[in-house]
Amino acid sequence: MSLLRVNYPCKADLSDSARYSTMPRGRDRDGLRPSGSWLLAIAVSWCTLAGPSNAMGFNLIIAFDGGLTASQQAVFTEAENFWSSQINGYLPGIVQNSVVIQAKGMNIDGEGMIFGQAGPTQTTLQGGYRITVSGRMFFDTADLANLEATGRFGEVIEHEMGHVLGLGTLWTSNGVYNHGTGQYTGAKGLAAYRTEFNQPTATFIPVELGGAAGTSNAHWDEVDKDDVNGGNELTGITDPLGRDMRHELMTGWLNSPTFVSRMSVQSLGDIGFDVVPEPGSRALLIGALILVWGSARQACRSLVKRRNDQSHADLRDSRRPKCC
Ligand SMILES: [Ca+2]
Ligand SMILES: [Ca+2]
Ligand SMILES: [Ca+2]
Ligand SMILES: [Ca+2]
Ligand SMILES: [Zn+2]
Repeated sequence: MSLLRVNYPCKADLSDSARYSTMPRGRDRDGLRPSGSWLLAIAVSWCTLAGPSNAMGFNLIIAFDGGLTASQQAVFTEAENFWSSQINGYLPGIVQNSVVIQAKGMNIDGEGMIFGQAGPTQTTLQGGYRITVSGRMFFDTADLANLEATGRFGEVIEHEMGHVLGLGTLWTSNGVYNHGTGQYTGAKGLAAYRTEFNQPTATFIPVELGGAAGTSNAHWDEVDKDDVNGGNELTGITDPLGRDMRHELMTGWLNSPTFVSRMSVQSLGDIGFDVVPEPGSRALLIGALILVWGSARQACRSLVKRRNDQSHADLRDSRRPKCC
């Protein structure tokens, strides 16, 4: 069982950089990533575009278990709706179609210190992927009001739900990260990182190695307080809207306002999910398909022309191949 602890090291950090902390799972790699040619990739992606590759879809279910007000429950539902909007289902070979998250407010250790515990509580190995079956998100009632008052509750819930789905918690068991390396190598997440953050030659996504156990090895990297420069400054790695990586939702410290990168969403595709395609890759894919179709059509016409050139009689009998 993996529990995630949300630590706010001191009250002052609430205004700027609350720290997310998750307990690492440390499982061995237990699945092999499928690989294939570029054409096969196009075919698979086209199937994805044509419809969810898993007809069973995906249902994120929040099971409220007390201790949360109606407005707090509504925030969970918002986060549920967000992640659900990014996930079509699971990759082929996975028959799972839901994740159940037990959510509750409870007394943990009073105001400050530990904010809550979140993470997968049950996982299963399907189709070569380690995926979450159920998880939990428990929060300290002593801290909930403060979280709400500072307007951070929604971001914290969204962040923790990402962990329950496997972001940072199931990387190692899915073979996309080796503990201590600081290098995430999942192909889909990495591809998104290269384009979204203008890192075309990157061979990995930097993973956080600073912070306490649980913060390190479980979040995207940012310049943190443990850095020699004093930390807490911008990374200089920005998306097309100029948003710095420091503000990405799945980094180890909370810096409002946060944003969810395509990188985070696409990286779910490295750990078993069928996610909504990137707008950029979709356009590229359609372009590639038009190119392939155009070439096939041209070849077809050449074939017909060759046949027609053979004799006038053939012209009457020749039938255009279906591909034209
Ligand atoms: Ca749902
Ligand atoms: Ca507490
Ligand atoms: Ca760092
Ligand atoms: Ca951050
Ligand atoms: Zn976290």
